Amino acid sequence: MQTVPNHQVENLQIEDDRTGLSVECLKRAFLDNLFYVQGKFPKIATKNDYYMALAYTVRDRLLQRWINTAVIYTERASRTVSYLSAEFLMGPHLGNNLVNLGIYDQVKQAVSELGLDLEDLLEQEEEPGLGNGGLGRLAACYLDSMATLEIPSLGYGIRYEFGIFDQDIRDGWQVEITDKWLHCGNPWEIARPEWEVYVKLGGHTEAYTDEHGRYRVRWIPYQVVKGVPHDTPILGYKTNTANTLRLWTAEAPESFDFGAFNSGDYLGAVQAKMVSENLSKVLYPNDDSSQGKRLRLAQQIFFVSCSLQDMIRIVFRQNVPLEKFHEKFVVQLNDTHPAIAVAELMRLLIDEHDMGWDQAWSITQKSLAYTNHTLLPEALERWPISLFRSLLPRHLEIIYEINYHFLEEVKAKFPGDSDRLRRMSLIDESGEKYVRMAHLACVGSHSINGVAALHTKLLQQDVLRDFYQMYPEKFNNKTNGVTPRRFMVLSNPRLTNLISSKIGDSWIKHLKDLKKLEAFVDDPEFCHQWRSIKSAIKHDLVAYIQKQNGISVNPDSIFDIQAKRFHEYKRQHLNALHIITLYNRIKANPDIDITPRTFIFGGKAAPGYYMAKLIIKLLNSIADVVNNDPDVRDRLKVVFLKDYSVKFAQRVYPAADLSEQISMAGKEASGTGNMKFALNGALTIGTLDGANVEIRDEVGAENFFIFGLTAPEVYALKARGYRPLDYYHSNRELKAVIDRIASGHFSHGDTQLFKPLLDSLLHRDEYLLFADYQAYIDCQDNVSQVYRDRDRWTRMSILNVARMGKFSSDRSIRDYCQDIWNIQSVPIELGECIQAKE
Ligand code: 8GP
Repeated sequence: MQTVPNHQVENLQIEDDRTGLSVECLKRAFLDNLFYVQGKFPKIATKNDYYMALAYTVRDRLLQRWINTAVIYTERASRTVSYLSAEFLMGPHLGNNLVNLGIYDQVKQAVSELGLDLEDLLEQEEEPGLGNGGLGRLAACYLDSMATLEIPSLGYGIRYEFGIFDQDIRDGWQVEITDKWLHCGNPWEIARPEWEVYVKLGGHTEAYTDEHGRYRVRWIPYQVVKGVPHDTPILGYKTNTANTLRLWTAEAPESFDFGAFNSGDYLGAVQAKMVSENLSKVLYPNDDSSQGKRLRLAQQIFFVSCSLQDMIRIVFRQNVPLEKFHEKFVVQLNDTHPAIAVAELMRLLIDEHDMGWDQAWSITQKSLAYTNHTLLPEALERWPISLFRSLLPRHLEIIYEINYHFLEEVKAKFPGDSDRLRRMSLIDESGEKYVRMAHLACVGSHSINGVAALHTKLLQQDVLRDFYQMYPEKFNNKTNGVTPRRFMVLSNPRLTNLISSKIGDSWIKHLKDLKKLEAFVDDPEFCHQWRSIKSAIKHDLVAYIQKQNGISVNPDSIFDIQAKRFHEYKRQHLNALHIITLYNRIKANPDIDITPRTFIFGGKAAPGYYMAKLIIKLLNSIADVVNNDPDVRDRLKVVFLKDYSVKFAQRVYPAADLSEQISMAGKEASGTGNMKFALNGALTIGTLDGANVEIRDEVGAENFFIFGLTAPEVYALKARGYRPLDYYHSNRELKAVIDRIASGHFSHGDTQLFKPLLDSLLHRDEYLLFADYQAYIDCQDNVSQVYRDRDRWTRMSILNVARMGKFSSDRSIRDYCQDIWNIQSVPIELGECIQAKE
């Protein structure tokens, strides 16, 4: 669509009712939106109407920044980061925008003067759960940091109609319920149908000779799908920058086939529409596993092709020659889900824009960079060749050609090493043939990074070893980080205020400034305040648990929390073994002196992951018994909080005393929950895995509860031949725990229910729970001891927070900017032409 220059419109002055920040103005704007957008007046308005009216009021105040940002980026053709991710787990927008705009207090007052409660309205927002866990939430933290650091960036992904399922618990089992986040409308997005693009799928290719006599390939697709962008503004913290999250919905090019309808084929008339729309219908609810599904590959090419075509449109629009694509854009691939970008960018440049192979390849490699997020072999994506050929015939040809050139390079560097060629090929030919997406990403990118120091080292030594030997210069580490805006300022205002009252608020943008808190660690008054705040937050969670689960919890007990996706490698069941150990001690000696604990769990299991679901059932079954056993006398409580989400996480992190980060060493790439808990003053019990290693280095070993085998010890034990039964037979407490479960004590006498889990532990124990059991129990006993010395615990908590500066996502983004992206910040001034009248 053409844009129409219009000088009258350019001189438009926006009315201050849409930008003014006084309480009076906010109230007027709120009522105006209620009336004109929601079409309601207070007497008949629902809570959702009020939420929407407020959301529009806030969005109006964002738009000036958003438009200015776009104007300046366009005028200067600024170098831009494209962050390609199949997942963005944004969390609710309203509260975050209030914080970043710096108008939280005014808005709170304005709505309260209208007889409404801001917290209540914030609660109303359905969060866009467009991600599974760590990888999706990391993408969201990075968007926040890029905007805050004034880095021009675009997040590109899929606007799933149904995000991650809602979790209910029935009879202790997880039940999945469709997430209808768009049900009440989404006030934060603006559809941009004028920038729609088309994506081809299926069909076949044909060779032809063009008018210059060159060999060319034409792709005749079986199906074409339309992608329509929906834009959401991403505001930086107290800056004028508002970047864009651009999510694609799939539509049929023609939503209705009149030909079919007229010939009486009523179903056929809408069929194409249904088939196309399926592409952005639902998020795959898998975390750390890859399933070879045609629809998933179709989703990947869909959003990648839409995004790359959009970037090419922007390049042309800004009069940048296509040969300089890599100077305008750097494209970060968030894991391998967008790795098809390697072949798609080549295809666009060669087939659609007439570029030669060598130049296209040079641009592709210079533009793309790849982040790996997992060491689990089952999560490394590969696609059966037959599926790939039927959906992406042209891409397969391109991949074969890339592979040919690549293997020639390998041969030149490692002559005579045919086994290396087999291992490194983009095509796995050991049985059924597959395309290896991680290999494609490595070959097509100029940078390959892991997400914590240990993870990067293990990639180099193990998973991507051959690639490290081939291209050592491409490898680098970028330890993850989290945004302190959402995970402190918004979610923990009490601690935020206490900290700022002592050291000012510079830490919100420069997290290292938290270091200044160390000066107060011996100040009894400060320590007292610190403790009272934690206690008040715990009281709030107690009330929430009472309401949600009907369980009464002792607020003075240790709040011992494990909140994350359910997976065997994360070992929620090791935590369960500890709970039963304490329970057995009480049963053996009801008067035993035990430090009271509340064990809190939250997290979802992939719907098809039976063992993870059985672990959820086990925890709920333990809760039923332990919470109701009179011998326990409230010393232990077990709580499973259902439907873990970003909103929920914000409530839980601030209340934790102890953060459980107990994965088997060598499996958790980084973890980011570990950072959020510690930032909120929890102490960590953890293995030397992922970013735990770096957190311990920062906060000091004396302020961290470390236990268990290290990654090299794990490999060595497995190489020697691990026999879990030996541990079972030689450890009295461990045996009693396993026997207690096996006896049906937690399953109303049913000895079969948990048998699959017990069999897996006794005979395989892939994640070495038995090997780490004693070390974990000893460490937990130490935790209980230390907690009794409340002054010591408080001191440790303060030191943890004071030393978390490294783990801001701002630091991660600065590292990406310097080492990979080569990009500078572009400060935004609120320009004249659309400056609001004050
Ligand atoms: C996660 C890692 O498991 C976690 O350690 C890390 O902190 C996080 O990524 C961010 O880097 N990985 C995934 O979420 C993941 O691999 N998900 C894909 C299967 C969807």
